[in-house]
Formats: sequence, structure tokens, C-alpha cells
Amino acid sequence: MQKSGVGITITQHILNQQRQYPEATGAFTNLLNELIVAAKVISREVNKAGLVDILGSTGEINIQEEQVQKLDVFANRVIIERMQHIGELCCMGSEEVADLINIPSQYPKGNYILLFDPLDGSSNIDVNVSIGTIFSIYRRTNEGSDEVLLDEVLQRGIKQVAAGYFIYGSSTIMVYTTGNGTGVHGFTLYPSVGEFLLSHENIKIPEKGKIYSVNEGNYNYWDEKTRALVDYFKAKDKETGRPYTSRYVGSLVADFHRNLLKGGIFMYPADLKDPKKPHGKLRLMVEANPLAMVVQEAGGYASDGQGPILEVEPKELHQRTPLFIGSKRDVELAEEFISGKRS
Ligand code: P6P
Repeated sequence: MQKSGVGITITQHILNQQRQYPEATGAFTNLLNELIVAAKVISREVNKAGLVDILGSTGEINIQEEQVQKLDVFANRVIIERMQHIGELCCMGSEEVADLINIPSQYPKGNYILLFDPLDGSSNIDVNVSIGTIFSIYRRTNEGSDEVLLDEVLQRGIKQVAAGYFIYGSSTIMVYTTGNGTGVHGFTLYPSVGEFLLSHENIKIPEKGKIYSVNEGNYNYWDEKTRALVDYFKAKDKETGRPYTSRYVGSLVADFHRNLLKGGIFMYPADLKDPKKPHGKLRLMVEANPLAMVVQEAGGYASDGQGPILEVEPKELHQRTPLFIGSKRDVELAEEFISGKRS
């Protein structure tokens, strides 16, 4: 029989996964579904950016000391306003907001914590390069307590109950995982249908890639081990498939998503460019941890150069970390260089 050409919706997929947990109350399903609505709203604005006055910067500087883009503010507001009233969260944390975001007293609280980067890659918004929303979900550790302490939020990445991202590019795609062997799945938004439909089932990243992604403009700010690592990927050696191809968009979600599907390694090493950011530019809680959960569930690996990202004990909500993420064998090799086991 002719297929309708319309795959399983994300809503049905989440419900199918929920059915595997008899004790599930539907809270997580409700949370994810509302986040998907927020992403659809953001996608619509991103895709019409340029037609309306939503491009450009607001003139403000955010907690990361970066120019705040109007779409950043919009995306941040959409997620907070949509998620705060559903009764599934005890708090939120946003890359755009210095402190924890409490749930207003007029709304019911739940037992989940949502951390997110509302629009990563925002410096690329007005040049039409793919950007994305990254999300990380934890269960609170002190259920029932009225006050949410930062300690409940600062959990190791290994404790995430779900993680994923939306990439707003030539199409809008959602990639997520709930871990525990449930796999990594991608869904493409069909604007005419208004639904995310399963398009990339059970994504597995190649064990070894042929792509390296890094901003080589920082070469003179790296230490010797980092330079040796990047020089390794550029050196000629037929046996190990080198030199690798260099691909760097400058939008984490775009670089990560390409490497997830094709194989390869993305690197944002520590650099001496900004003394205030000795541990690199990317954030542990809203960028490295969620993407590390996705890549490891897809058979890859994510390291800070010394060990697994998912095992890093967070100390601050916005702490930064060096990030080496992608194909398992490539990231393990990076770890050998950065930790000094190999030169
Ligand atoms: P650089 C975008 O601003 C971002 O946070 C990530 O999306 C991206 O991977 C990185 O910064 C790019 O940084 O220093 O290479 O421009």
C-alpha cells in the first residue's frame, strides 16, 4: 500500500517511549511536548528573520559578555513563558540569564529542571547560517521542597534524564535522547503539516571520522598540546586517513549535527585569548553536557581533554569547559594529546 509519506510524529514517538515506563506519569511527555511548541514558534521567527525587524542586536551585553541579538531575547522569552506554567518544572536555567529562573508562585511546580541555550550561534543569525536551541533535562534531587537550591541543578551530565537540540537550518530538525539505550532520534519539521516527523531513526555516529572542526584563528592562543593535536589531523598519513577535512561553521549545533551524521570531531579547546575564559568559550551545563549525552548515546564520546564531560562535577551554572566531541576514536585520541599521554 502506498505510504502516506508522513512518518511517525514526535508526539507519537514520545508516547511510545513513555509506554516503556509503566510508572511514567506523563509529566516528562508534557514537558517535551511544550518545549517542541516553543521550538516551532522560534523556528517560525528564525525563518522569517530578515523580513521583519527582528534581526540585529539589542545593544545589550549578556552574562557571557556577548552582544545580545533580538532573536536571542525572543527565543529566551518564548521558552521561559511557555515552560513556566505547565507544572512540570521546579526551575529553569538559561544561557541568557545570570541566575536560576524560578517558577512564578501562581503556577504549579514539578520535579524536572530545564537548562537551555535558547539560540546558540546567534552571531550567525543575520548571515543566514544555521543556529539552534540546546536543552538539558534533569530530575530534581530534593522533591517536595518548596525552595530549589543551586545544588539541585549543578548535577553531573551523567544524571541528565534527556537532552537534545533543535537546529534551524535548511529545515528545522529536532534531535533528542532519553539515554539508557533508547537511542538518538531525529525529527524534521514539516511546516505544511506543523509536525516534527521521524526522519533520522536511531542515529549512530561513525566510530572514526574524516572531519575536524575547530577555529584555527585561535592557533596562537593554544598550548603546545592543542597545537600538536590539530597539526596531527592536518598531517599527511594515508594509513590513518589524514589529512582530515576541515569544516567549521562557527555555530556549535550546526558543526555538531554534521559530525553526528557524518563522523568527525568538534573541538573548542581552552585558549589564552581571553584571560577571563581560561577554560574555553563553551558552557558545560547548556552546551557540553546535553551534546555529550546525545553523542554518547549515538556511540560517540565527549571529553574536556582530561576525561568524560558527563563526569565533570559542576561548580557554577555558567561555567565553561574545553570541549572535544564526536567520533569515539577521534575524541579518545584528542584526550591522549591534551592529557599529555601522546605527543
Ligand atoms: P568562535 C556561537 O557564538 C558559539 O557559542 C558556538 O555556537 C560556536 O561553536 C562558537 O561560539 C564559535 O566560537 O570563537 O569560533 O567564533
